[in-house]
Amino acid sequence: MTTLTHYLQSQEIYPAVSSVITTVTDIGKDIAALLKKGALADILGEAGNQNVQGEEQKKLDVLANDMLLDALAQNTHCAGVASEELDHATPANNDGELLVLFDPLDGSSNIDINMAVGTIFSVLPYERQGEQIEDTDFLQHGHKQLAAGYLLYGTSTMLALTIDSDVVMFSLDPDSGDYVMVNERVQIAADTSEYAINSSNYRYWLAPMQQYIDELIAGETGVRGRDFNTRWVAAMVGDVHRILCRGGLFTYPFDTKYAHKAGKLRLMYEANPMSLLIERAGGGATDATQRILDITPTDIHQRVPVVLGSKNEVEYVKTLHLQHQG
Ligand code: AFP
Repeated sequence: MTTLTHYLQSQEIYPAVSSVITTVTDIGKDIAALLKKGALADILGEAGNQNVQGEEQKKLDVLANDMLLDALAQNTHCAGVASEELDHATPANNDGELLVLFDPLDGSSNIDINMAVGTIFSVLPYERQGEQIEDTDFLQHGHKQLAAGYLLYGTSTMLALTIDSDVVMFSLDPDSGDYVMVNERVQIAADTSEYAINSSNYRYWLAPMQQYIDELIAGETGVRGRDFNTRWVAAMVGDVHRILCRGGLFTYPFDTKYAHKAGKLRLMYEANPMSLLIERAGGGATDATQRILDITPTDIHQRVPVVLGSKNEVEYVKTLHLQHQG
């Protein structure tokens, strides 16, 4: 039985990266415990304020954010933190070698209905060691990430993590408190018959995405020649976890619903970490045409359209979009 501690010790892992992963995953245990209490701990419902995204913050959004922030501030390897819940990056230890980004509680609209939520995290190098961090220090390409992963607080608490080349999966043993390895090298099948999209936005999608979904719905009666199934967790962590477990395609595409938003998902602490996991597991991750990990960031909260999962499906979506571009 390999635990996360053994795994981190056994790999040729940069000790600072190993340390911040331990900090984040230890707090993950505390968040999981809070979620287990749920309504009994007076932690559900709205916090009564909005985040930088203009979204109503849940009490647990704020709690999870503060728990991660406080713990990382004590980790000397962490120079600073960027979070979905904070307007700007927060300095930690100026001599730290690493930057940590996270969505503390992804899928928080699921909290009050006892559905899956998660924590998404990303680790970047800090290039100006010794100086106080600024937002611009975080604006690095996704392919620069030193580590990425998520914690999924579902029927069990699971951790998916990539540091070097592989994606490793662990399950939290509630008896021992250890994260126990359950898959040492996650791989995604190149083809799938399962997709995840919020279809209520159909009229806002671009024509190629409408065509793609129309073909999936037509199933064996259409050009794809086989039927497809759909799933939608409404928490990216849950949809990505399903894809890492059994393949599939997830997309929150470009839509014209809100002029100032390219899509709903955030590049730096949702799309980039999830794209690194998916690519390392043999899948693809684009904004419909370009590789997400190659996107040049311009703001720590910028949004990006996302198409990720089984490689051949992601490639087909790209083909349709390029055909429409003529
Ligand atoms: P919340 O954290 O506000 O619940 O949003 C979750 C999320 O960012 C992502 O995790 C989901 O895939 C997506 O939004 C769900 O969006 P819809 O609510 O529009 O389906």
